[in-house]
Amino acid sequence: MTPTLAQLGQRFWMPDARSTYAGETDWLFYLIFWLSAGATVIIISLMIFFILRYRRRPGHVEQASPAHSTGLELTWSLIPLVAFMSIFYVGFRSFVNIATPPDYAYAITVSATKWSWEFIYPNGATSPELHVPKDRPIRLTLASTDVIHSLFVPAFRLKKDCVPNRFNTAWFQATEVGEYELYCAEYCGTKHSAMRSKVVVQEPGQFMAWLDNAAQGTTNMPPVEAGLKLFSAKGCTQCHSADGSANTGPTFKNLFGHEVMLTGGQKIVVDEEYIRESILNPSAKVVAGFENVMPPYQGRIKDLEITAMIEWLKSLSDKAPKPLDAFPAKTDPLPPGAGAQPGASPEGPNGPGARMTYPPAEPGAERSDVDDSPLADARGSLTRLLAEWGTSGGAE
Ligand code: HEC
Ligand SMILES: [Cu+2]
Repeated sequence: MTPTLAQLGQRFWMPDARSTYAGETDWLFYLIFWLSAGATVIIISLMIFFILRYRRRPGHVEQASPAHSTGLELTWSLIPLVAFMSIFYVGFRSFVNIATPPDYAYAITVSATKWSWEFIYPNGATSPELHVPKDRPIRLTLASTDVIHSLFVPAFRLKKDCVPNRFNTAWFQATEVGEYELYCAEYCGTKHSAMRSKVVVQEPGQFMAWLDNAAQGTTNMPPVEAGLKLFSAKGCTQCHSADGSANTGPTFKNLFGHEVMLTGGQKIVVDEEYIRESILNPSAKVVAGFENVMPPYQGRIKDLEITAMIEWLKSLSDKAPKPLDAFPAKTDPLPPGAGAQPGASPEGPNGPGARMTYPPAEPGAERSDVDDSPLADARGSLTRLLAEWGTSGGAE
């Protein structure tokens, strides 16, 4: 797995450069590297030479040291001055370039959470991997929902911190189709080393197709399948297993319908509401024997996605009712044009904008997700986007 030094060849320090500014960064790195290496060799060899040449020994007559040499002093001042000014010139030019995204760059938001990445696209699509079109500048707005993380893509020579309560900006333009490593470069707790993902650089056409599909989310899949997909897409795999094996969090196998012990000794039978609460606000009920480290998903997961997770959890348990074959709205199709009713959407009850009606909303809960505005008539991605924002409370 680990390549040998010879295989690495050119790539001893870094993988092959795959962004527009990576070449310049490398060039400057090697300039500084070779200047330093050269200076080290010259200084150490002169030192060794002088130590031998002028060492005290019988018969050797001490000479007086020269007090001053204008020529020599100018030489050792001017040569480093030129070297340092060139480093400054190249470095400053690159710095300005890297710090200023082009106006027409495509904007993607990065949300870092212990210990996963979420990339959010202008059309509302989200993905745990960063998909980008080739040869197009991409502007990243980086944020963190908990502690400081750092987005690092070695092949692009791109590294930028994700800091809670502020936004950072970075940009890059990928030059070649392929998959590149992406990881967190700021120690952020137990699973820091597992906080990795990848950048998928695609031809623009392929990227658009991917984006359209990603915007559909999981709403057009059967719930159990959607739940399985969300299990990894939402980063739950970092801490939970589906096969009974132990991890930072309890396994999902045989969870639904079984009894769990909470810290404090209280026992509770796992049902829909308990799972919903465990996802949105994990610290409300902490399972005995586990630490309260699960990040709250409030505002980062839609009701429909929670339903999908619940149905999938049912499919993993021997004590659960049979999971639904379809999202509940599908079993009760509304006549076309019933857009004003709760639960309906302009794209039909099963459309991407379909409303969550299950598990039932708490009585008196504000139905902010009922979209009866004039925009409800508009078709396509705008509707979808607004609808998705509606159900997630617009917290993103
Ligand atoms: C950083 C680690 C981490 C991540 C990521 C995480 N969890 Fe958890 N989860 C835990 C831990 C630890 C517990 C047990 C302590 C507690 O109840 O808060 C837990 C508890 C739960 C429980 C209650 C389990 C039980 O046995 O009663 C559910 C349900 C759950 N998580 C679902 C999820 C889902 C769904 C996701 C992804 C959307 C997720 N978790 C992501 C760490 C995590
Ligand atoms: Cu991190």
